[in-house]
Amino acid sequence: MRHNALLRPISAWLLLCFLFPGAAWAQSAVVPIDKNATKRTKAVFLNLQQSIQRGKWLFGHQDDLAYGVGWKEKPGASDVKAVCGDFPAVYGWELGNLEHDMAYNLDSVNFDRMKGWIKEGYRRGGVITISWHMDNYATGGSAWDTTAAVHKILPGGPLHERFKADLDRFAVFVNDLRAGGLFNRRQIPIIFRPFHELSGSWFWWGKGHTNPDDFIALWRFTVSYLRDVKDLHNILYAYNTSENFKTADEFLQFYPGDAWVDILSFDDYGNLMTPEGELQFQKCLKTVVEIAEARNKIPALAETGLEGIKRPDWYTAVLLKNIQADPVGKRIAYVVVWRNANRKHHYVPYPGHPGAADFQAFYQDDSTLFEQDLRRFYKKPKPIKPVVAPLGAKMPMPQNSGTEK
Ligand code: BMA
Repeated sequence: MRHNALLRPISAWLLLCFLFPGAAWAQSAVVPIDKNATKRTKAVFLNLQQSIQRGKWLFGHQDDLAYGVGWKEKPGASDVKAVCGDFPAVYGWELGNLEHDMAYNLDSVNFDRMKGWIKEGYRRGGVITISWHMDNYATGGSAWDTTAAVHKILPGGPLHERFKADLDRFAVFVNDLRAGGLFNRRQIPIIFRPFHELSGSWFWWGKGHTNPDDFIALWRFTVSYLRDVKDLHNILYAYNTSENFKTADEFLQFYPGDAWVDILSFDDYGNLMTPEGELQFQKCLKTVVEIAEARNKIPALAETGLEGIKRPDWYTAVLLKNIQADPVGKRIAYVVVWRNANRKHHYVPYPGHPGAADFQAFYQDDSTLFEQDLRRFYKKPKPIKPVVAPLGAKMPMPQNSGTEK
C-alpha cells in the first residue's frame, strides 16, 4: 500500500515528463548554491529562470533612482521612467568606497540613501544587483590599479585580515537591506557580482594580475565567509567576465565551480559598438546560455550599453536585434545598462534625447520586462509550460504568455 502510494506520483510525473518534455526542466532541481537561501532569494532565482521560459528578460539600469542626466536625488525620479513610464526591473548598485567606511561610494552615491533606494525598488517588486570596485589592497590605489594583490588577501596572505574586515563591512550593509516596517525581518535578496569583468586586464583581480587558482580560492573564500561565517542567506552569486572570450573554455577559465556560482554572466560594451562586433556578441550570448543551461545556472548580460547612445536607434536596432538574433542566445534572464552620470556619460535616453522614441519601442517589445511586468518576483512561482524549452528538450506549443504589455 505504502509502496503504491509512493509510486503513483512518480508514474504521474514520468507521464507528465513524457507528454511535456519542457515540464521536466520547469520542475528540475534548479536551486541557489546556498541551501539555506531565504525563500525570497530562492524565489528570485526561480523567477529569473521562469522569465527565460516565458521568452522574456528583465531590463535593468545602474544607479537608476539616485540620479540621472540633469538631476540628483529627486524622490520618485528615474530617467528610465521619465522616458517610458515605468521603472527598470533590475536595479544595479555599486559599493566602491564601502571598504573605507566612507559615506559616499566612488560615484558620489550616499550609502545610507542607497539602502533606501534598494528598499524602494524591492518593495515595488524590482530585483537588486550589487557590484564592488574595491580599491587595490596592495597599494591603496583604485580598482583599476593592476598591481598584483589577490595572493596577498587569500587566507594566509599578509592582507587577509583587511580583506575579511571589508567583507564584514559588506555583511553589515547587506544585513541592513530589509523590507522595513512590519516586515523588517525580511532580508532583501541581492545578486552579488564580485570581482567582475574578471577576464579583462583592467582590474587588480583580473586576468594577467592573478591566476585561476588564486582567483578561485578568493571566490570560494568570499562565498563561504559571507554564507557560513556571516550567515547571510539572501545572496545569489554572479560570475562575470568581460566580452573577450571566444570559447566556453575561455569563459570558464576562472570558474570557481557549480557549487559556488548561481548566475553566469558577461559584460559587453565593445562588440555592440560596431557592426563587425555584433556577430561576436551573438556568439558570446549563445556560449553563456549553453553553459548555463547545461549546469542549471542562470545566464545574464550583466552590463552593456552605448555611451551617450550616439546611435539613436541603438536599443532596438543593436541591443534588441542582436539578443533576438539567435534562438539560444536570447534565453537570458536579464540585461543591465550602466549609469546616467551626465550629458556625456549615460546609457539610457532621458527626455528630449534623440534616442527616446526608440527606447519607448524597446520598452514596448514583448521580450523586455520592466518593473510593472514582474509577476511577484519574491514569491515562489508555479511551474509553467515553457514557451522556451532548454537545449535538447522538445519545444511545446507556444501558449499565451500572460498579461504583460
Ligand atoms: C565606470 C564609469 C565610472 C564609474 C565606474 C564605477 O564604468 O561609470 O565613472 O566610477 O564605472 O561605477
